[in-house]
Amino acid sequence: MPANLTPQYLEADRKFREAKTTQEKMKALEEMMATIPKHKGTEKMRAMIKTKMAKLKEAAQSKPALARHGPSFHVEKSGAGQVVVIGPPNSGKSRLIAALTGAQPEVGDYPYTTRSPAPYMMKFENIKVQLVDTPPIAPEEVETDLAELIKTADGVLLVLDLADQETPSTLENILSRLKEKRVEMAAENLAQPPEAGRFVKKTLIVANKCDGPQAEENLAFLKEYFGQGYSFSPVSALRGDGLDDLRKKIFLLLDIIRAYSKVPGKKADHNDPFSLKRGTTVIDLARAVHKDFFEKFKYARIWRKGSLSFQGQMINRDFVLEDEDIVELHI
Ligand SMILES: Nc1nc2c(ncn2[C@@H]2O[C@H](COP(=O)(O)OP(=O)(O)OP(=O)(O)O)[C@@H](O)[C@H]2O)c(=O)[nH]1
Ligand SMILES: [Mg+2]
Repeated sequence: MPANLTPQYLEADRKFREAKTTQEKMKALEEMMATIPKHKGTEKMRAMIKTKMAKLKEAAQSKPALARHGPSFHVEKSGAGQVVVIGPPNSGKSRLIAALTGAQPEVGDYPYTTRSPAPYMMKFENIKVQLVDTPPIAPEEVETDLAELIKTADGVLLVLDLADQETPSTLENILSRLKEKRVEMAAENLAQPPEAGRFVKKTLIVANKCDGPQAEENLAFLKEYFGQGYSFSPVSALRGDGLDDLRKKIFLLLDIIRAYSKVPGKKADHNDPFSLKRGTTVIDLARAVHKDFFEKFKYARIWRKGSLSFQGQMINRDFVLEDEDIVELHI
């Protein structure tokens, strides 16, 4: 059912997004509540506003101490790319990582199980991607250390809990908490790099626990409310639904290609690809293979899966490679 929101409501909603203090936020929420049309189509939105009001009150009354971590959140990158797995408490981040990697991070049916970041390797076809498990994002703020980890990552998985009715407001809160740390989530990389100090991170929103009774409805609401700009992937870390699809999406999130270097007269080794940024040219591959190939490069030959025109064709240094290209370098 369409929500048919009034201009007054939308204005109050804008005020809420722009509000800096708890008082301003509360005032805007009260206005939202007063101006939202009251019918079945806005039931969830009204529940969300109420939840936000309750959370603000709670936060104003008691500011719980945040879990403190070690001196640094820095995690050395390894594999074809680093993907940081973030989300609210108890959404299933660690369980999802366990399901994707076969490793055994600590999983608990209580919040704040994970205390510090830890790297795990996920196999995708012939490459490995590093997944970093992280402590949960508390409602009050995104810790600076976590924000720094996100800023340098190659991609982000934001894991949400479809069994939790409050997930839409949790998501909204996380997005604005991240913004306070100048981190923005986006489904795609920007065409131009963002201005200095602003970090736009390619993010996949993983809607976990799709095995629950309310999951489908909750996912539909999330998609409707947050609509464009974000991409949602429903999975169940518990049952395994959607995990193969998710592995592939994680690979695509990284914007990398795999290229194989081969020696004349021999076959390419498909177990040992070079993982390179999308947009990489032949000369970049030559550099990655060996500096001699880079310095003495003459030309290359290419074989491309499913292409009739690239089956041993000669190409020059500026030729842009695609995933799974086989290249024979000549010096
Ligand atoms: N039903 C269901 N339960 C799940 C799923 N994934 C995780 N859980 C359960 O949710 C609880 C939390 O899982 P964790 O993986 O520890 O969650 P987390 O996000 O790492 O939690 P923190 O480290 O505290 O932030 C555990 O009881 C899991 O078994 C799922 O897909 N379906
Ligand atoms: Mg955890």
